[in-house]
Amino acid sequence: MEFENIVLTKEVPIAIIQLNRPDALNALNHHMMTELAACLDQLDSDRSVNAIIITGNEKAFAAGADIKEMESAGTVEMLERDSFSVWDKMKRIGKPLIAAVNGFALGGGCELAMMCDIIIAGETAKFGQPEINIGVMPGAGGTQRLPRVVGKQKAMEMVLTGAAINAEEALQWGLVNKVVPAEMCLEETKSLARLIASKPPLAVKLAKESILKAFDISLKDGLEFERKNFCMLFSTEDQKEGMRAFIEKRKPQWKGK
Ligand code: DAK
Repeated sequence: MEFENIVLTKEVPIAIIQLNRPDALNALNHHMMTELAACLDQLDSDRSVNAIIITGNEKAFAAGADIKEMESAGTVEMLERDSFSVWDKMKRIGKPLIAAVNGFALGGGCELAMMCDIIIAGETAKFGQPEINIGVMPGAGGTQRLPRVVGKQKAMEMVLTGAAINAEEALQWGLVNKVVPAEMCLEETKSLARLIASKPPLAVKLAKESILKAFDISLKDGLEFERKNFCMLFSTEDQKEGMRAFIEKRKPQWKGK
């Protein structure tokens, strides 16, 4: 598949998607989001890929949804645009998603990073929800995912002031997993992606699914969900291989079956 606003690089068993509208600081227009969702969908069913990185460039991960594209829209148009379904598609990606963030991750850019399972930040990264400064509020998870990660008070501060935080603050607040020198950001993220990609894919998929469930359902239901996924893995060849390899003191060979 050919893309215009993103660049897909496969380094099997990982894949890297680079957002590529540098002149607009990777502002997320509808076309780019549609391409991103299609690309993720394609990679999710590609058995040669076990982990996916989303990144930008040295100046911006993404400076938000494209303001120029939204400016003249009315409520009905916003509701009728299929932008929300494009974002919804991303929630359904089963493979691990890792964001490598340098520069601005603002508005929809911050929300996109938060949709990823892990975020590695370069020292130059800036995270914020500045929608309040342009007369609106976050529309793709900023008022829901952010408080679950940084807590109510800090989410209130970010959303109500629109002020961005730097990489070090993002680390302290639990928004990112690790801060590294900007020029190392993609390489560090690739190492992490390769490590995760070396694990049994079905166990990774069900573990991701189970952790995400924790944000949607009660502890009681979540524990039940986890138990079922755990037991389900005992019907995979990888479970037999992993446990046998441990007992035989050798490295397991995963089949993803
Ligand atoms: N949209 C469109 N263009 C943008 C942009 C954006 N979000 N951010 C930057 N650009 C463009 C600039 O207009 C400029 O273009 P030209 O003038 O050269 O044509 C170019 O990128 C370079 O930007 P600056 O000249 O402004 O660069 P600076 O270094 O001076 O400033 C900045 C960098 C990041 C501080 C500044 O560009 C800025 O404040 N950008 C806007 C940040 C922002 O407000 N972001 C939130 C947007 S609202 C939804 C899902 C999500 C959302 C909505 C709906 N659905 C599912 C429906 C999310 C909403 C948002 O994110």
